[in-house]
Amino acid sequence: MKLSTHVFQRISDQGMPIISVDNPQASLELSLFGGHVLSYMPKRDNRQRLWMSPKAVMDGSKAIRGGIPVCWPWFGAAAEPALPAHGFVRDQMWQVLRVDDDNDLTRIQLQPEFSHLAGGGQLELMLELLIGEQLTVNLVTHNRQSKSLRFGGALHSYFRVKHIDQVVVDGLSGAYMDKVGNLLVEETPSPYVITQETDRIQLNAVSDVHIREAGQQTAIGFSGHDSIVVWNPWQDKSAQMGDMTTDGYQQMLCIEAAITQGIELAPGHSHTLTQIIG
Ligand code: TA6
Repeated sequence: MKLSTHVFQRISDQGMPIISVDNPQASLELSLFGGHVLSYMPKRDNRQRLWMSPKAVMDGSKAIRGGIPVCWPWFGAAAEPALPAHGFVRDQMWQVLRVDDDNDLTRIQLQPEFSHLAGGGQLELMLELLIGEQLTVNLVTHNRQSKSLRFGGALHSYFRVKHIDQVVVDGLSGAYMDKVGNLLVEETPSPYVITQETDRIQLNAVSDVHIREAGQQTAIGFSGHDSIVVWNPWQDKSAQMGDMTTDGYQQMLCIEAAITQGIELAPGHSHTLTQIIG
């Protein structure tokens, strides 16, 4: 089904609605399950920016391992044990609100089926993708209630790398909280290389990071975040995860625009969490 000049919708072999964008600048695939970007490839170099696990479950029974999962309205473990980690929008159906094609840019806006918070509060959520020479992902939270509400989240992007051993991450600085080291606060290393299981909440919310490797680099821009999360499960954790291959960790690195400390949103106000992938 054609949604606009450059945008089509189809049903995958596993019965999930998939949106495909192919415009003069880039191509992208998006699953309506999770409002989840699956792939993004700018045409200037035809290099896939996002990593997708070969064992990702794509039938709607669980969140997809790879691409850009949307974590909202909390990051990480939930306050109540019965609730899922990383919120409840990455495993529900989303709907398309609007599609626009300009010559070089396609804009898609989506919303999840429901966005209630535990405790009865309701925030409205919208995901906007601007697909062109760069991919801009805007996650917009709006408080239509008469009281302030607190939320968190992340654009949990999985970047594709040639080999994790060759990667240097540039742009991070200051202190980080080490989730594999009892949440101890450590100083950001320089050079920033990944040599073991890494799960860090970088507390200095810088606005530009680069993933550098021989012959290529990926620029990542951020705004509206309070931290940047860096995650690689390494070999043992990968082997334990049903939707990752044992050596899957070698080709990926998560660098996430995150709200880990929480944001208090006043009534009538909006907040936009942005990640720009170049
Ligand atoms: O963002 C890093 C992280 O919170 C890790 O602690 C981690 O286990 C990961 O996300 C993946 O979480 P998931 O719920 O998708 O398995």
